[in-house]
Amino acid sequence: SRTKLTYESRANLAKSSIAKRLFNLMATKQTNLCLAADLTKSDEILDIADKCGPYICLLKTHVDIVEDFSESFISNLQALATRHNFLIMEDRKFVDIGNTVSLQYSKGVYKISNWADLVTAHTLPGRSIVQGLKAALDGEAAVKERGVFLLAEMSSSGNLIDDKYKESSNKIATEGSNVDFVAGIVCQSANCFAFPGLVQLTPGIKIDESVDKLGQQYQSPEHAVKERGADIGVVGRGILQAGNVQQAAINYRDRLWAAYTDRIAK
Ligand code: BMP
Repeated sequence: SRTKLTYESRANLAKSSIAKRLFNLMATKQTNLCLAADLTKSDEILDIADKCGPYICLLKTHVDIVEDFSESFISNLQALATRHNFLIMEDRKFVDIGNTVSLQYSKGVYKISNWADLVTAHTLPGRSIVQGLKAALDGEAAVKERGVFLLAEMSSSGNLIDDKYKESSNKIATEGSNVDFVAGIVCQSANCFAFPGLVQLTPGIKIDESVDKLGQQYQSPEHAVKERGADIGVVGRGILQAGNVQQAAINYRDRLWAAYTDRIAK
């Protein structure tokens, strides 16, 4: 199964250029940690990106919660991504018809397609959501530098996703003209998809808590990677609310990476 393969070998199987790049980055930097930088001031995000940058493969933003958004925030974040060698994912969770997501992806205040290496999208609208995102990009070379992660499951309790939805999401990820643009799947379990060229991104990871007050459900880094098939573990408040965020990032990186090396060894 895909969970037994190394990230290097999966890079070779990936059909999306950015999934290849991400798998290789994880392997060389030896990290499968994604920081969810859910902070509302751009300076706070830049500060934590600088402190945690050396230990992450991916920094995930929710740009619509930033109160002082500016173009310099984006260029500073991109400079940190280059300096520390991580990719940027805007967790926009697009969910509309192709034409609308195409506009939301490339226009408006945020112009997400200009700067986010990766974005997320729900599969609820069907396969056209992937086509809509691709349509916002200017030509094949631009498509190669970008990618989408499709949501096939959520971590929140009582979410409406069932097995059939999960299966159909997997189909959308792997069918025909979508394969060069779909880099991975956001999900909670190893049976969400089989194709080893896709990256499994799993949010809802925390060492010392099992839930929050608003429906979030957490699992440990080890459980997420070894039992649930996570390739990248997403950690937000587990790091953001720690007394020493850098030490917390190192701790999550070490535990997620050790779980991966255990997983491929057995
Ligand atoms: P935290 O570790 O603080 O609970 O943050 C989790 C992050 O992952 C949030 O940015 C949230 O939007 C995202 N997320 C999630 O928690 N569950 C999902 O199913 C999908 C997500 O993108």
